[in-house]
Amino acid sequence: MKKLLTVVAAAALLASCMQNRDQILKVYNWSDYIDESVIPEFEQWYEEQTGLKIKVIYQTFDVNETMLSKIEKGHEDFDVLCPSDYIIERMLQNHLLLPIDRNFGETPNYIDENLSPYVRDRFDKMSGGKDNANDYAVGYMWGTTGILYNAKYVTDEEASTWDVIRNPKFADKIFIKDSPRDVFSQIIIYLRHDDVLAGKVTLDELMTDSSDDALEAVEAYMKQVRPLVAGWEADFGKDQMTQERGWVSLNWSGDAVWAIEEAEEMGVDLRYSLPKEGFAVWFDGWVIPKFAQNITAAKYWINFMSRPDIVIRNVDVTGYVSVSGAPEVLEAFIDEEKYEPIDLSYFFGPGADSVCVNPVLYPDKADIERSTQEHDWGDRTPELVAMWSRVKGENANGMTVVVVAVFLAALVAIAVYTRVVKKKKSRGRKR
Ligand code: N2P
Repeated sequence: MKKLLTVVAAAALLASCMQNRDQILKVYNWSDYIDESVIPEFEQWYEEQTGLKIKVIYQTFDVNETMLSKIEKGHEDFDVLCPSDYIIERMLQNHLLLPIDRNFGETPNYIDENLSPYVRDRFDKMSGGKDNANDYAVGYMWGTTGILYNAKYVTDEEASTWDVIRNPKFADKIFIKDSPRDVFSQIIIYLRHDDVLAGKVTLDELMTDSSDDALEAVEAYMKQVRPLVAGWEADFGKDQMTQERGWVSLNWSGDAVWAIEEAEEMGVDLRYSLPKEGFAVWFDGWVIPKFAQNITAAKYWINFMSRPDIVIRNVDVTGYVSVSGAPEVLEAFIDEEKYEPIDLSYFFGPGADSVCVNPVLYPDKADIERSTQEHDWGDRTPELVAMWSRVKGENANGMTVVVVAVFLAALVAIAVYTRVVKKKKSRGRKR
């Protein structure tokens, strides 16, 4: 799918050279994060609503930090991006975002009509300096970080703690999301669990603790995990799990929903747990960076992505859950035969306190109560990135040393052999 998107993006880029910039919308989103058929539909809808033609150039990223550096350092002219919460905070603090105007003329404003109060409140709590994140970002998807596991090999009890990733029983069957911030948050929650229980620190306080002590503790822990890890993944982990190459995966809820559904068809029993120690909830939102060149099309894109029928299609295809609190969205995901009732009143309002919805997609209120939210670390971010590369890098270095040593030994052997053969030949000629 990525290859196809790259070809489509390249073709669109070529076509764009022949078009005015105001007929182009450059979107930069996470990979596997949209029902691609909505893209041409947006182009058609935009023309119907505004009378203007538009061609979408759609590019994807796997890691927040890669996307950020293209904007922060490269000043690339994307019109609309989809960063995660802590990156939205950083972009706001660094004045990299434009406010999102909600004036759509005759077109309905789907953004404010449908946004769940829960998400509005979480965006209110983001620290964007003097600015409120709700004015500069519109939520797209949100979710949890948890443990996806194969019930044939891993018990529910084993998967009920983050420490399952350090269990030697699962050596070489463990996949970890290659997202330093998300891994850090869950592991510090695990490591400080006793302190949280004793009331010495709260989960929220842990999310802003970027001290050397915290970083060192997580680094030491992850270095114990590293020998057991089969892969650090941005989005291939879900396939590894459905094919049973992985048994345990520290992963996002959307990848888990996707994998569980795929696995079901193959008779594989995958499950998802939100560990008892607590976990971080994350939010990704659409923003318009200050280097954008088509602000009008960008705000219509965001509005279109908030339209309930488009929301339902994107959720269906990606497995991720939308920020939309629209009643028709809830309706679309109720399945009384398959799921037990859960309490989603915090998200959809008081009428939704007992609804039969997939709890991996929408966490039950009781789970949300032991969740927290990540925040930007400002100047301390490079320390986190450096820690993460030490955690992953030494593994690769060990392997690299072996590969290079074997390669060099082979070169020396070939050189010695060639010399011996040459000498023999020249001796033969002399005689
Ligand atoms: C899906 C990306 C999900 C982003 N490939 C989670 N923040």
